[in-house]
Amino acid sequence: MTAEYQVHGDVAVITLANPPVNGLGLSTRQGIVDGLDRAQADAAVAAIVITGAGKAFSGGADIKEFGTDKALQQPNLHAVIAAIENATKPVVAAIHSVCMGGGLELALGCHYRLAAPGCSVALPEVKLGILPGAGGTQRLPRVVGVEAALNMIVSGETVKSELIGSMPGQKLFDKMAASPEALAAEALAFAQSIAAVRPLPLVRNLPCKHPEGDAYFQFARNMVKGMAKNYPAPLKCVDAVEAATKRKFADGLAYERELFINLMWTSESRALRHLFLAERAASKIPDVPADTPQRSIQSVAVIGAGTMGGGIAMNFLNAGIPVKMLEMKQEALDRGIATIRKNYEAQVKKGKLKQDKYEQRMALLTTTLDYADLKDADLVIEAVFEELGVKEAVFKQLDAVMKSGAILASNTSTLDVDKIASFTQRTQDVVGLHFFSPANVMKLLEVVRGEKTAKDVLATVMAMAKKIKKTAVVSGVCDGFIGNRMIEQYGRQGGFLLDEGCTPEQVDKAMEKFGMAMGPFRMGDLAGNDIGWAIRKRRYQEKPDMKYSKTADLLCEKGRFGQKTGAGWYDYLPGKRDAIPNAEVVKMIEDHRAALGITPRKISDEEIVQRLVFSLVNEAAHILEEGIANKASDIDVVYIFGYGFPIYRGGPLNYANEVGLFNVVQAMQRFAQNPLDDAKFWQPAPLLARLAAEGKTFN
Ligand code: T1G
Repeated sequence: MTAEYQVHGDVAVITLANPPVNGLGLSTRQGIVDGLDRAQADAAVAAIVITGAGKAFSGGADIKEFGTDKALQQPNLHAVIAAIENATKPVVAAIHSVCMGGGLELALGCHYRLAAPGCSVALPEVKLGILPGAGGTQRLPRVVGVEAALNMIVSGETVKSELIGSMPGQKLFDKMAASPEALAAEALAFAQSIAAVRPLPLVRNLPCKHPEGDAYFQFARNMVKGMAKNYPAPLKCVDAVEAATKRKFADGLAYERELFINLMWTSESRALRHLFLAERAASKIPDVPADTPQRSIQSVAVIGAGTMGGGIAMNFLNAGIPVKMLEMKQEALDRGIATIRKNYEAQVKKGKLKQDKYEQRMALLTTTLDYADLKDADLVIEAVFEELGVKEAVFKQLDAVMKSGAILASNTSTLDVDKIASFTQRTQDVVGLHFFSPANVMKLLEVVRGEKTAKDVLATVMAMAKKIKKTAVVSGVCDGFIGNRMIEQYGRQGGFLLDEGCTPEQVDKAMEKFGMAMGPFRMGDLAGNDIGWAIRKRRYQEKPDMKYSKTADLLCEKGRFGQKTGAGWYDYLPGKRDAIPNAEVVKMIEDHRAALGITPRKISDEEIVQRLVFSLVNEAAHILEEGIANKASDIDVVYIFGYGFPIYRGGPLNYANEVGLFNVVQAMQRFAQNPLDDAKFWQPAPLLARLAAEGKTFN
C-alpha cells in the first residue's frame, strides 16, 4: 500500500507514501480507505490525521494513471472523499510543501485542515486542460470565497498557505502550524483537542453565494473568454463555480463531474497531459542512470560576446553562476556587455527585474581577451562563428588551457559535434549545447551527445539545464540535430507551395490559423533568410539530387534577408515587426513559376497544413529510427519549446497520433503523386509505415 497507518496515543495517522509527490493512485486511495476503516473500528482511536510523506502532502491525482482503467477503479477520489466526510471520527488534514489538485480536494473533504507555512496550494487542473474533478469547484469557494476560488481554479496558479491562512474569513485552514517541522506534533495535539467535538464540520454544508451573482459570472466569462481562446477548460471552470453558488451541493458535484469527464476527452487535454509528462521525461536519458554522479558547475566561461554568447551568459548570471566572457577584441567585449546591460535594463524598466538583482547579476560577469584566464571554469561554451575552421581553432585553444574535468561545449546549430570533439584530446568532455535564439528567452536547449561524450557530462549538463530553467532534450549527432533537421523539410515544402501557386502570406496565415506562433516565411524573416541560404548552398554540393524551390535563393540574391535588412519575404518598417506583404516578392514568385512553365493552382489551407506538418512527422520518424532522438515525446518537446508549435496540439507527433498515422501515410501517398513535390521524400519512413500498418501511435 502506498499509505501507511500508525496510531499515536488516541490519534490514528494515515501517511500518504507514494513518491515522488504522493499522487493519489489506486493503491494510495485504497490505503486511505483502509486506514479510515481501521481507525473507526479501533475504539482506542478518537481522531484521525492524514498527512504526506516526503516532499508533498499530495500533488493530486496520479497523472501517470490517466487514460488507464486504474484511474477509474474504485475507490475513486470521490469515494475516498465521501468516506472521509462520512467518517464517525474527526479527520484532520496535516498539509505541507505541496497540496494540489486532488490533494487539495482530499483535504477539503476532511473535517479540519492544518497547514504548515510555505506550502504550495493550487487547483492546477486547468493547466492539464481539465478542471478539479473531485469537488474542488464546489468546496473551495465555500472556504475562501467565490472570487478567490474562481481565480485559483481558472488560473491554476499556486498560492502559498500562509497567504490563504491570513485571508480574513477564510475557512480553508483551521490552524496554521508554526513551521513545517512543527506540523506533525501540532496536528496530533489539534486532533486530540477536537476529538469529542460534534457535529463533525463539513465544508459541503457551508453557504456559497456571490452578492452580484449573474453580473459577476458574466464579467468572469468575458474576462476568461479573451485569454482562453484555444482551450475549453477555463470557461467550464466558470460554469462549475457558478453552479456552486446556484445548485444544491450534490447537484453541483454531479455537474462538475460531467464537465470534468467531457474535458478529459478533449484533444486539448490529451495534448496538455502528454506535454506535462513529455517535458519531464525529456530529462531522462535511457542509458544514463538518474544517480549518475555529476560534475560541479560553479563557474562558466563563454567564448564569443555576440548575440548568442551574450544570451547564453545571461542564463547563468540569472541562476547566480559567475561567467567569464572571452572575445578576440576589446570592442567586441564592450559591445557584448553593453547588449547584456541593455537587456537587463529593459527588464528593470518593465518592473520584471529589481535594480539590486540586476547589479548582482552584472557583478558575476567578468571579461577577458586571454584564454589562459578561462582555465578554472567548470564549463566553457563556445558561441563563435558557425564555421568548422573557427571552431577548430577555439577547441584547440580550450584543450590547451582548460583544467582537467572541465566540460567543453559548443553552441553549434548544425556542425558535427564529433568533428569538433576530435580537435581535442578529451573527446569525453565535449558536448553540444544548442541554445535557441534569443538564448536568454527560448526555453529549449538541445543537448547534443557526441559519440564519446561521457555519461557524467550528460548528467551534469541535463541538471544544469534545469538550474538555468531550460527544457533540455538530448539529440544525437546529425546535420541539424532534431529541430533544424526537421525544419529544413518544413521549409522545403513551403518553397514548393510557392512554386505551385501560394503566396508567402497565404502559407503563413494557414499555419498561424493552425496555431503556429509564426508561419514559415515570417519565421525565415525573423531568423534571417541568409541562414537557410547558406545551408542550401551546402546541400546543393552534398545532396545534388535533393529538390528545392529556387524562390528563397532568388529572394536572398536580392539581399532580402528579413527583419535584419528591413525586407525579406515581407517588408518591415524600422523598429517594427509587422510583416507587410510586398508585391515585388509576389511578382518574383509568379515570374519564377512562369519561367518553370508552372500553371499556378488554388491550394487549400488543409493541404498547406498537412504538407508542412507531415513533413515534420516523416523526418521525425527517420530521426527516431536512427536513434538521434530517444523517444517521440522528446521531438514534441523540441517543437513546442523551440519552434512555436501550438501547445494545445501537443507537438507534431502527438498531432499525428490524433490525426491517425494511417491517415498521415494516406496523405503522404497523395503528396507523392504531385510532380512538383518530392515523391522520394514522401515515402513514409519505415517506422511510420509500420506503426500506421499496425494501427499504432508514436507513443
Ligand atoms: N501525478 C503523477 N506524477 C506527478 C504528479 C502527479 N500529479 N505531479 C508530479 N509528478 C511527478 C512528475 O511527473 C515527476 O516525475 C516528479 O513528480 C517531479 O515532478 C481529480 C484529476 C507537484 C509542483 O497538476 O505541478 O488532481 O519525472 O519535476 O518541480 O481534480 O510536479 O520524477 O518521474 O514537476 O518539484 C493535478 C502537477 C493532477 C500537479 C512538483 N495536479 N505537478 O514540482 O517536480 S489532476 C497537478 C506539479 C487532479 C483531480 C484532478 C509539480 C509539483 P519524474 P516535477 P517539482
